[in-house]
Amino acid sequence: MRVNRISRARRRTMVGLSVAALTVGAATAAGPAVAQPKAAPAAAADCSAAYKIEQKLSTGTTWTMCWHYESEAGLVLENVSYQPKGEARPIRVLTSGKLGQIHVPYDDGSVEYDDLTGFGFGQGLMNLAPGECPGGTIKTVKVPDGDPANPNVKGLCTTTRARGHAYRMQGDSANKVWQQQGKDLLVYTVNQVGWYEYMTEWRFQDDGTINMNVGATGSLAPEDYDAGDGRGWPIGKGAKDYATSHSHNVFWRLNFGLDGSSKNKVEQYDSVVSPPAQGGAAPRNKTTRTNITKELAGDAKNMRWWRVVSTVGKNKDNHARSYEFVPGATTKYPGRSYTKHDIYFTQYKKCEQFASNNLRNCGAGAGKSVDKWVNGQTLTHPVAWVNVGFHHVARDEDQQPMPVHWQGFSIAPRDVTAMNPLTPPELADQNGHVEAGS
Ligand SMILES: [Cu+2]
Repeated sequence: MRVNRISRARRRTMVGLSVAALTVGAATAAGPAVAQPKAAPAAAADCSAAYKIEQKLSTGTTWTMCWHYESEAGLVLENVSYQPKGEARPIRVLTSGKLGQIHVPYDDGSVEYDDLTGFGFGQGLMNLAPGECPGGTIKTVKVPDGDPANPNVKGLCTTTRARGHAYRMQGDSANKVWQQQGKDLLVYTVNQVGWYEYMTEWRFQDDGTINMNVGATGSLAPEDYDAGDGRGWPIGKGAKDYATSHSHNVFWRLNFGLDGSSKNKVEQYDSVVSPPAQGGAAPRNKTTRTNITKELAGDAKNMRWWRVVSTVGKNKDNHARSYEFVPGATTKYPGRSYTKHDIYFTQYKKCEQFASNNLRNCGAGAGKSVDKWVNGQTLTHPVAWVNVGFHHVARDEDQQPMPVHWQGFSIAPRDVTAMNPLTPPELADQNGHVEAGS
């Protein structure tokens, strides 16, 4: 169990570090110690080659972005743009995207960690073995405030992966199968925090969808084994070693910049199903749109969804471009004010960087967590905070190593292109009402 011994020492170190970091954060309110996302997306369209990720997938779609690495948040992606075949220019999606916090409260109330701002997530960047980035490239990352003896970590993998069917169409009479195998660009890092190793994965599909996921692996923390309080699960022989249950509440912070503009609108959609009308054949469903014009703490609900809409760009069908949120499986943790909601839209403010235990000074009385920043401001430049929780009740299979457990969500294009971005040329005239034919 050598690995665990090293990790234990590391964890102790990090506890000390976190106190220091908090103090520094409070004292240097006027001048943040780490790089900030750029405020002007249109002007910051480019970056040097070392910090650029550009991938043309074999299906014709190109994703481009810049990356940098922050002391607390770790990997930050900026100026994320999507260019499917048939589009003359890259279409900006995000000004920046990064983790907004990993909050880990234990069921017994003994501890609660903010892994990003309180526990050295950024400094825990791990070197990747060549086999961990199959077919891809491992970039070297200079870790801010990292180990002075080893500041450079081969820690950022960019690669591609097959996704399976992107579509299939044959119909009744076609003598041809229209099918395409989808391809994704993957960008990921591994950060060690205590006994855990978190994978931060961004997956950019050739159909414009972006998937954000955090995978938890590594080891359960042995010092958290507690046989007595009834809040754990026995994971050794018999009923002696109980691993204390806990939650991993992961936040993502997405600063949208659709079509290169920060002026984006937010809409919420809700559907209400009612019984069949008299003499009707089936139940009816009515979907309504609510314009979210002020900051929002949103709760997921059956048949509810949100989208961010461009105010400057339309597709070739003259429909406003947008991206909609596609939730992933979540277990909402009601223990803290900031974990009580599934999504927050806040008006962009430079100092608002972390969903909890925010280290930046936003002024007197501004609060240190995202829920406090939802205070009625008009939304003209929305930042989305997505909270995805996992209640981790350990199981025998978690030893050893612990299998990766993924949690996350997606944003999917809605009317970004006028048709399926992967439509083959032969079907390009089938837009809108088409008669069923061969
Ligand atoms: Cu866990």
